[in-house]
Amino acid sequence: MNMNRELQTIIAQFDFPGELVDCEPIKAGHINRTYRLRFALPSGDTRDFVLQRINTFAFKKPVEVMSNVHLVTEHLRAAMERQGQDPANRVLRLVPVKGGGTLYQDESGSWRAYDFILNARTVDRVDSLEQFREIGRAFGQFQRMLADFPIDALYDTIPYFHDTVKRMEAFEASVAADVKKRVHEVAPEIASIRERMGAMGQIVSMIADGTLPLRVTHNDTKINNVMLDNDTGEALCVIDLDTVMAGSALYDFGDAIRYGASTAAEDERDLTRVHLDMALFTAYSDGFISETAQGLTRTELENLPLGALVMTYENAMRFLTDYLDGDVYFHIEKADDNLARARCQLALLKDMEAHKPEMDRTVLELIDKYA
Ligand code: GN1
Ligand code: MG
Repeated sequence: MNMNRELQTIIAQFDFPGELVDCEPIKAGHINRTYRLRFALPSGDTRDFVLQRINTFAFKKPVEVMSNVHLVTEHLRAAMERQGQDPANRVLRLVPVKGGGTLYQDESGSWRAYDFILNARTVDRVDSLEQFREIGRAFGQFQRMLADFPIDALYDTIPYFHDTVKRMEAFEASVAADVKKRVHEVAPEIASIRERMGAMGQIVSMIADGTLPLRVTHNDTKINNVMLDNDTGEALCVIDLDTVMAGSALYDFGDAIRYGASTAAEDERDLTRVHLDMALFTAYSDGFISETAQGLTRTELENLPLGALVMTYENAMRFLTDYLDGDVYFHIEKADDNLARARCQLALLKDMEAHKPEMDRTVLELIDKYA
């Protein structure tokens, strides 16, 4: 077992059963640090857990993150029980800290633990249309089951997270500061971002003038945030709830399309390979709208494709901002990873712009199918 003393001390703070027999890092996401733990029980069985260090550079107030996660998971659990569904393995369950609560903090950081979701996996690229439809259904159901959640009980774990206009201001500040002297390398990318500032501020203004309502949203709906049953392929559990906040349904729909309906990875360097796959777009939209057609307003539903463009733009801008800042936010492996990600997202955005009328038509058809 490859584990240091620090980790042993942390593990000892949580109310795990049995004896620790295995601990291995899992590569998950750009933000948090994650381990899988295995415990041997007196019965001879083993039980697995996830231990995670919350990145407090991204999440400044881990206590508030854990409050949100706790309230949301309890709400989902109760909703499933009312529907006669067993929430075990379908809703994240936090492991209590021995001293109380669900968060352990010391000099090493802020830690929490979950039950491991059994016999399930995540995918970074979709295998089939049916799988992506299923993921759309899962995020749609997540949205639907939280429709009656008291939204004011949620903290903004990252203030202005999807406030695209605030992100534009941060981007301009980074261009002006140019701390790494990288601005001269990226003039075309900066121009692409600036050209679209008016159009891409639309969701923010529609929230501000009341055209779009605030909902409980996940805000990070990459396909790898849904656990899929190894045998049946069914979506079991939505994970990574740290950014659950008040937001627009367009964000959740849009970010899923950005990541999952692209023909290439998020950081593909060969831009000729980066396109929006309309069959994938249609499959996801079908799953998502099948769950949300009754609960979302007509305006929200009709504007879902705008969400895909805005989230792709926003991520391009965030990656480029981080490149200019010297890669302080997103984990990188190669020096130009954030630049590659930004370029890829801009290429995807351009293809989405070309397909916008087709996306709009598809969504209107699905509204008719399910409304
Ligand atoms: C981050 O943690 P992860 O990899 O699921 C980021 C998202 C970005 C995404 C891009 C808290 O998500 O907003 O869209 O990377 N999460 C946070 O891959 O900033
Ligand atoms: Mg994640």
